Amino acid sequence: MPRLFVGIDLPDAIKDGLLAMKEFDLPPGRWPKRENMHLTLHFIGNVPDGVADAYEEVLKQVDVPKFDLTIGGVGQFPIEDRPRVIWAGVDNTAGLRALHDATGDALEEEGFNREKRRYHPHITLMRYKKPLRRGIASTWIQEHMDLYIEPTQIDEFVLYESEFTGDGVRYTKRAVYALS
Ligand code: 3AM
Repeated sequence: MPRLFVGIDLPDAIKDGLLAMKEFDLPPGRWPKRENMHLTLHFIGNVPDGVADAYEEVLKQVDVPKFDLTIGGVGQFPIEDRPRVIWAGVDNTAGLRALHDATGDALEEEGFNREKRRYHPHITLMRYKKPLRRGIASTWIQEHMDLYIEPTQIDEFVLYESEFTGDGVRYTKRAVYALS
């Protein structure tokens, strides 16, 4: 069963800006490979081939204009507890919300159950199998609160398939959809 999610492949300018922070001292964890860096819109999970085909097809209906993505600030999940994920913040602008809503609506037509929690757009930078001790990342987070990458145009979104390989996770693009 393919494991799917809908997301945005980040433009080079954003990947460059985020990778430039990699040298700073966070405890070692898993930082995504350049080609894997993305913004998730909807996590779908494992679905039968027929459902994957239906999702791939219905996403063609999405008709949303291109928009600018702005990156700012960093943070952790869970927010109040021992972090498992360190992320870069993404401005939840009207353009991004329109794409998030339209892709969610399209998937729902084919039976997808949308995440009930409020969408908190973020780009995962570091992931820890074992949560860090409380406070261990707070200095890094405070030091990088002023992260800002200027608005960069997004002109497509992607239906990704994620596979676990001996060499870590690999994301392949099952389909790419142009924005209008
Ligand atoms: O884009 P990021 O890295 O934040 O954490 C997974 C990754 O998020 C998330 O989907 C993205 C692509 O794999 N993900 C994985 N399993 C998930 C789950 N069960 C999940 N999100 C929600 N529920």
